Amino acid sequence: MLRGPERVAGLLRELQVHAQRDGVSLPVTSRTPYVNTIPPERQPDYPGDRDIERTIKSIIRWNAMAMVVEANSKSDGIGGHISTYASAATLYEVGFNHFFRGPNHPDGADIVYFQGHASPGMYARAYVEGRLPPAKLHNFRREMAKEGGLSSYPHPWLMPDFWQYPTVSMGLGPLMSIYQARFMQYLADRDLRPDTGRRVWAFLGDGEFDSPEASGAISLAARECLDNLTWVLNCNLQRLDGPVRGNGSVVQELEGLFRGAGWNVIKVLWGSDFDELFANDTEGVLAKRATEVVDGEYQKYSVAGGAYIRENFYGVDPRLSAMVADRSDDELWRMRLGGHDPVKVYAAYHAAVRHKGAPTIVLARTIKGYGLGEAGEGRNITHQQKKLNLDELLSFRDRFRIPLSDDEVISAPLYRPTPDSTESRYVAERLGAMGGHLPTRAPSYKPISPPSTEAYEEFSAGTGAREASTTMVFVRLLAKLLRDPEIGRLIVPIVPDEARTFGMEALFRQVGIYSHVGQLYEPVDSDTLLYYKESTDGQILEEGITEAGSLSSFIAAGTAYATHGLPMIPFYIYYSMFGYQRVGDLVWAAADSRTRGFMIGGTAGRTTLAGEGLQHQDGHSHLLFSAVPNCRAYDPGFAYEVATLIRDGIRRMYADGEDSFVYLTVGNENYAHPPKPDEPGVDEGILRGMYRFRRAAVEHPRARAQLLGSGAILNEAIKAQEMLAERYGVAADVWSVTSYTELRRDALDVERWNMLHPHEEPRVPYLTRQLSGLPGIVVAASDYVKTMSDAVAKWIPQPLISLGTDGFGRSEDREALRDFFEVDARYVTLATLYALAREGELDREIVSEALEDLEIDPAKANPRLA
Ligand SMILES: Cc1ncc(C[n+]2csc(CCOP(=O)(O)OP(=O)(O)O)c2C)c(N)n1
Ligand SMILES: [Mg+2]
Repeated sequence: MLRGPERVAGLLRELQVHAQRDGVSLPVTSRTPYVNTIPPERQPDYPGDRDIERTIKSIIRWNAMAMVVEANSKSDGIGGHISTYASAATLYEVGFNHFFRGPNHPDGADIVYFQGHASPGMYARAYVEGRLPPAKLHNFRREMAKEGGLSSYPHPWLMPDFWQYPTVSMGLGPLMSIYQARFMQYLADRDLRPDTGRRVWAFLGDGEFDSPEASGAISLAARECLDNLTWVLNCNLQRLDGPVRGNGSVVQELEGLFRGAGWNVIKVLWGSDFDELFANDTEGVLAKRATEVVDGEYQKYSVAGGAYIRENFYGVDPRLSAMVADRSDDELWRMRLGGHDPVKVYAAYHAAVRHKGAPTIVLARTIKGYGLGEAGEGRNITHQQKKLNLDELLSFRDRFRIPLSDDEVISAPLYRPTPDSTESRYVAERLGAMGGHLPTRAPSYKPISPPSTEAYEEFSAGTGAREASTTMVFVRLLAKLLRDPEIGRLIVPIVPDEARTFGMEALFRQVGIYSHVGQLYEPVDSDTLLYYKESTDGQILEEGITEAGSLSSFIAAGTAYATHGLPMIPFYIYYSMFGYQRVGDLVWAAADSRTRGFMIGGTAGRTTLAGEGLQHQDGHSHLLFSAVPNCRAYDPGFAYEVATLIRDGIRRMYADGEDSFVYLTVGNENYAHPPKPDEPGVDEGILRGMYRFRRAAVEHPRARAQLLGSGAILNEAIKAQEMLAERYGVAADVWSVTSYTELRRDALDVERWNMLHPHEEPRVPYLTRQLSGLPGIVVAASDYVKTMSDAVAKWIPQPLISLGTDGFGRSEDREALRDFFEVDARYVTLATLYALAREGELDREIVSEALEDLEIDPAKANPRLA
């Protein structure tokens, strides 16, 4: 029979059942009193040497402060943060010394998401570890310095050997860490990487929880039983401007939220200095008082001094006053909070890593700017504090007993104990025991050998008379790649509840939908061939309706080459409109993280997605992706283009190891796909952004033109070529432009090179080379905003007219939409005739005639703002 606390809990649970049956409505109990979750008698012994650890921590505190002060004295306004790390130092140090497994640990490294604004503390530790030279710290926030500098925040793009994941955009760290922990479980369930007890840690701010992204996936973490995930929430009760919940309690609010979601919540509120008081609190008055005080008041206690605390906190009840009668005001003020007490923090982590079946959040009470004293401790200005005057530096030195003389302190120098000091030896010993330095980013994986070209061959032949959409082509290719003996198992298809939209249901059966628990029910469609198959080794990540979560999975899978030693190949397919514009900040984080993989924007094109209207029809995701430096964005129109782009992407990213990713739009319009033109340079053209698809065939033309078409609108350009030839005697070549972004990048690079090499033979952009010497004018038409083609206008030798889909979408069929947005074959024809007339190559009359012929009403609404 159970005894003690377990028995009490069991009895209460039984009582609850009885009470509910008899109609007694019980109060909601997701919040517990404002006391520590772990009582002193359950605390394990502290395994480290606390004195040495405290000295090391003080030195790290000093250096973290000094590097920010130095940076701002050299360059006023360069920024940086002192107070975030000051409040979190103990939370990190206990982790580094006793919990985080480093890259050389026999069971593999933990993944730690460091709070972005605490980065000076991480650099300071790396310096004390002897890993970063002083020159780097002197150049904090000066990345262009000759000796190299340090990034403001965690940025793997800028420090690829150091940082693993960017966190500084608040809310993204927590979200990404959940999907990372889930992805680790996925790899283990699919037998790709055994579960060796590696963990994901995320260090977060309490203000960060104002972001919906921060708490948006917590129910998933509980549902998926992610006991490999630990969140450490630094509850210093402050954000940038002031208190997080001045009139409430952020700890209590979050406890309720997380317990309700099924998390294990550990509150670390009071340090050991309070143990005796709580032990004597037999009537619960202290617990009650602690629970009723609001955060704004708690914040005041950290600055107002012991007399204020005695009067305002304890003074409300004579029994409380009596409890602290024998403590001086100074003692009352100095009593440490839980998050500053290594014993309490250790106990919390110790419990967290042993908790089974659910993730844990540690809610640790701290003081923002701890140790800054008058310079900012607990004050509303503290977040922005970047400079300390001499008195403040001296008192910081005294408080943390840094062995620097008064004279030395003036310049806030870095301080590192000598290599043979007790501290350095202790640091080295702990590093050895824990498996080395963190953070460390050290990709190590076996590059793949790309699938043979056979897999792609059928797409070069075209579809004959059979009609298909580029989405169908993509899905067919994906199904083939999934069967590839070498790379098939590395592929991670990710969908946010749109698989049927994209015709991917056959994959449900082929590779299964991943579920940690398998399938505990008989699916309603089990008698059909393509039933909804969930399984433990399922390959598809069916994320449900969360583009942010899906992108977080994309990042976890697309960085597995660096964090899990596996070159996983994510294909994330989604509604293109709900991509960048929904979760652009995560796309940026993916790029920074050096994520590799394919983002497939489905149902793409403002006029190609019929019926769905204004919020669904995407005509600008290419514009948005064009600003992501390491993303190659393509708008293919034909099957062989899709195949070439995917083949090349796999080779670049997974065989050659390029840190880039691909954005590909695919549409749902069905049409026949032609065979790949049998001309040299087509593959190169597809990849570089354009190639000639079909030359004009008009004898004795009246004029000549070049038509550029992209994606689904390529077919309109082809139809226009015929119209121009048959009705107007104009000979137009048709070019497929797969990527204006790539054409522009090439041209910009060439222009830059020419500017920097004035004495060398000037280079010519690829685009210019393709079109130079050709007669006539250029008309460019795509299903995206006109900016796409306008952005390359200056490198096109001929006059250019851009047709595109600027404006709000409409619920209509494709024909009406293309008429409305003026991108159909009629408009391509009209624009060509107009441009030729403008250049004096045709008579202006022909334009008026065409308007009539093509039934275009000059008074029609302007789609740009209709
Ligand atoms: C999405 C986003 N918005 C705004 C900021 C600017 N910002 C940086 S830190 C900060 C306050 C952080 O408060 P909290 O999360 O409580 O962290 P701590 O108190 O530990 O510094 C803000 C608003 C940001 N980094 N990201
Ligand atoms: Mg805070």
